[in-house]
Order: sequence, then structure tokens, then C-alpha cells
Amino acid sequence: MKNTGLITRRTALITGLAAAGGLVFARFPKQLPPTYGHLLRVGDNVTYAAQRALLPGQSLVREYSLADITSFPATGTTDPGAKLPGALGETYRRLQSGGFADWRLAVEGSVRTPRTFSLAELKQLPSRTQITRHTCEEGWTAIGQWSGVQLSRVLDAVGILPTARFAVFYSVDDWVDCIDMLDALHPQTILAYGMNGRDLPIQHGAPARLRVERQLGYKSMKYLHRIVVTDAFDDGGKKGNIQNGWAWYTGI
Ligand SMILES: Nc1nc2c(c(=O)[nH]1)N[C@H]1C(S)=C(S)[C@@H](COP(=O)(O)O)O[C@H]1N2
Ligand SMILES: [Mo]
Repeated sequence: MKNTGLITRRTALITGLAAAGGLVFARFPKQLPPTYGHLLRVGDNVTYAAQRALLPGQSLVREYSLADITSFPATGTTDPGAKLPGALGETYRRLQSGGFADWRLAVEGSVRTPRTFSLAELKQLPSRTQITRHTCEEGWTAIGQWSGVQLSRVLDAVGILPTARFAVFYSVDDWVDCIDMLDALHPQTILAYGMNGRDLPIQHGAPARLRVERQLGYKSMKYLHRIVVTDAFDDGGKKGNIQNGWAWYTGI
């Protein structure tokens, strides 16, 4: 009973925060984050709302010059061929030994013409090169140059349906993660196949990785093999961020 006051106050605070989030959202009804309404994730709502309110539409992150490029550590999975168990590692080793000529990126879901892209086909699309700062949740940052194709070009090529709201990414090392259409169509969101003027190295996600420049490093998925456009949020289940205790939206 002694704690009732405290609990009530805390509940009131949380309710108040949720309400504040709701107020902000009243102005952005189409941009509710999928975790909206989950009290323990009220921070996601506020961050998301603040980002969307402060950064109108598609503002660009800062791009640096060649002289700013730093050394760039590789984290998480850095050698799928050697480290992944069984068929996953075996498949990657085979693709790697063939110079990724047999690698395919499937793009499907809420699209008019689902298809796969070879690396050569991705390289035929107009390219974009950007020098950006990567921020890892572990506390380090690094500046690197990324070359690839804008995700929006790939999505244009398959024709996303008007109901599409998210792009879900699948990696060789079995991560599942998604971003909303605002980030998916952002001009600096690219499928990178080059780094610092060379082919994307194995440790950095060869043959192609995502770069989501307005979010923390772990949203930039390495070793892509499949993209599914969806109308509804997909938390990726046990392979996704949320069930592993990570925030889905990590705007910086
Ligand atoms: N498939 C996959 N993508 C991933 C990771 C990973 O382990 N596997 N690590 C993430 C994290 S935490 C960061 S900081 C960056 C690291 O990219 P880098 O290894 O090129 O520095 O990739 C992200 N994407
Ligand atoms: Mo990270």
C-alpha cells in the first residue's frame, strides 16, 4: 500500500507520455510506429515522432569528403563462410568462391513484378556513392564510402503496390529486420556493393548490404539475400530486433 502513490505517479507519467506521443501522432496519422501503444516502448514513439517532426520528409545526413574516411572495424558476423553452421555457411562459401556470380537478391511481396537481381543487374541500375558516418550502438563511429544502388530504384523496378508500408530484409546469417517506406525510399538508403572504391569486402557484408544512414549501424544489414515488401509490420520473430531486446527504430 505504501507504494501505491509512487506507482500511481509512475503510471500517470507513462500515461502522460503515451498521451503526448499520441498528440504528436495525431498530426502524423499515417506514420505510427509499429510499437506504438506498447507502454514499455513509449520511447520509440517519442523518438520516432520527434524525428519525423524535426526532420521534415527526406532530409539528408551529412556527407563527408574522401579525406575524412577513417579505418572501419567490422562487427557481428564477419565471415559467414567460415562461421555459419551447416548449409548456411556452405551456401555462402560456394557463392563466394564463384565471385558471387550465382548470388541472387530476391525482391518480392507487395510488388507488381517480383523478381531476383544478380549483382551484375544491380550494378546496371544507376549508382550512388556516399561518404557517411556509421554509428554502432556499441559506442564507436567510423566514416566510410559506400557505392551501390538506391533501394528506391530497386523498388521502382519491381513496382511497389500502394498498400506497401515496410521493406523487410533477410540476411545470410539469418537476421530479419525492416524499415518503413520513408526510410526505404530515402535517397541515401542504398544497397551497397562497394566500399571505399572497391568491391564490398566479405567482413563488411559482401556481396551487398543495406545502408540506412539515418539509423544506428545495426539497421544496415549485411549479407542480404532477400527483400520482402509488406503492408503490415513484421517484427522478424525470434530473428528480429524486438524479440532480442533491441529497438526497432533507432533514428540518429
Ligand atoms: N547480417 C548482419 N548485418 C549486420 C550485422 C551482423 O552481424 N550481421 N552487424 C550490424 C552491426 S551491430 C553493425 S555496427 C554493422 C557493422 O558493419 P561493419 O561490420 O561493416 O562495420 O553491421 C550491422 N549489420
Ligand atoms: Mo553495431
